[in-house]
Amino acid sequence: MLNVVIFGPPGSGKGTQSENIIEKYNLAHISTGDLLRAEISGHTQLGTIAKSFIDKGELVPDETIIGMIDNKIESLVGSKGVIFDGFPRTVEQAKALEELLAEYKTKVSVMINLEVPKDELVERLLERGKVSGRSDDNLETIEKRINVYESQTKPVIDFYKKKRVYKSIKGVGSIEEIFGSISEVLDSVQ
Ligand code: B4P
Repeated sequence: MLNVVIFGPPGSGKGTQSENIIEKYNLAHISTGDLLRAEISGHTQLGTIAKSFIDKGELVPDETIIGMIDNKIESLVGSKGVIFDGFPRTVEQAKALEELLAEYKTKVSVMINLEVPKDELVERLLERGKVSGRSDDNLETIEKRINVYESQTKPVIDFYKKKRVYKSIKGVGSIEEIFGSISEVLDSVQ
């Protein structure tokens, strides 16, 4: 299986590039952000918990996220591979993913880190906020999300560096240019 973790700060283009990757490489897609937003719009218990964290720009607790992935992963076994978008976001989540994949005798093939400067992130998310209706796309929450990324999510980079599956890509430029760099990486690990 080709298992890809697409990684980067909020607004770095994880969701945008995932769509391109799925189409070209025919992979299954797990976006924890999308799963959480679906729970919120379905007014489920999980959605109520998730909303209280997302609205503040905080991470949803690891146990909630890991349980959600655990429920989903079984249905993906047998696919060509999976793109993990927005997950893992903590070292604890990265360890849990490793254990879950090991149960199916597979592992993360590559982790792609989209590098984008803070100013550009803020600009993109404010722009998206004008049309997305997302409660977390406002300046105060965006600043909080970027700080949470720096303190809680960035350490995941070292986890994958140690596993020797880490690749960094410049996430600035046109969507097509960035996807070109991602394709080079994916073609080299296939
Ligand atoms: P996510 O839904 O994962 O949101 P994100 O980080 O904001 O988005 P992404 O990087 O995918 O940006 P996109 O491509 O859309 O998470 C939302 C929240 O859910 C988190 O803050 C957290 O609270 C919670 N959550 C999710 N997963 C979790 C987990 N594992 N653990 C705990 N909590 C979790 O791009 C953004 C904008 O930029 C778009 O408008 C796009 O059009 C634009 N853009 C993209 N590429 C561009 C380019 N090259 N040039 C110009 N603009 C570009």
